[in-house]
Amino acid sequence: MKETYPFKAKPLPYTYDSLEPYISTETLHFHHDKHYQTYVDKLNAALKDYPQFQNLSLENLLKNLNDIPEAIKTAVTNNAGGVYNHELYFAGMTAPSDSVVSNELTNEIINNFTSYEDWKNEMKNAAISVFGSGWAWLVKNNDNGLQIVTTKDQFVPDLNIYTPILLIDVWEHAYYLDYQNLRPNYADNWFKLINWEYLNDIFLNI
Ligand code: MN3
Repeated sequence: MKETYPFKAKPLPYTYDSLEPYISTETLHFHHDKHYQTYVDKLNAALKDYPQFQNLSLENLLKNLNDIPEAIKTAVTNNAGGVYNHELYFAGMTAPSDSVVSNELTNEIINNFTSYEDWKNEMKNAAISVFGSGWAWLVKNNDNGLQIVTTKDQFVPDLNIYTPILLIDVWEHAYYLDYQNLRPNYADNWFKLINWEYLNDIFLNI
């Protein structure tokens, strides 16, 4: 069942120290409890006086941004995106591991990008290339191929064309306490946190 207004922040699916040493307890508290929570609160505030949009799921809000009234379009775009992006980001991580699980998703990544290492380099380069705040994504396109895309701010790839599978948050709030300005080091370590089993379930259910 899809959630609708009023949206509620989802608790992390792990304890706050689970991603140590690569993402600190302190970063996760700020990121989840402050930043993500604020997107949830602002999305609810934007929709408060618009009951005709309160029965839409997050995905359907994002697929139908053109129908959202001008008065709340920017707020809904930014905050529905902020909620959607953070929920996938948090859910896509787990306790660190140096090994990569072999499953349907990782096999498909190898099919599309030649090797896991090639994919990793391309994904890292995409994460580094975002100027300012944004995201790097692995998505499935309408031709059933996997591709890497980037978005700025809290924009989401067009969900009418792309189905997101995983993403890395490259806003400074995601890494600054732990890495200061060293986004490449954060990106390198993020690969160790990818929850391949969970993401494989998403991939198989697309
Ligand atoms: Mn963030």
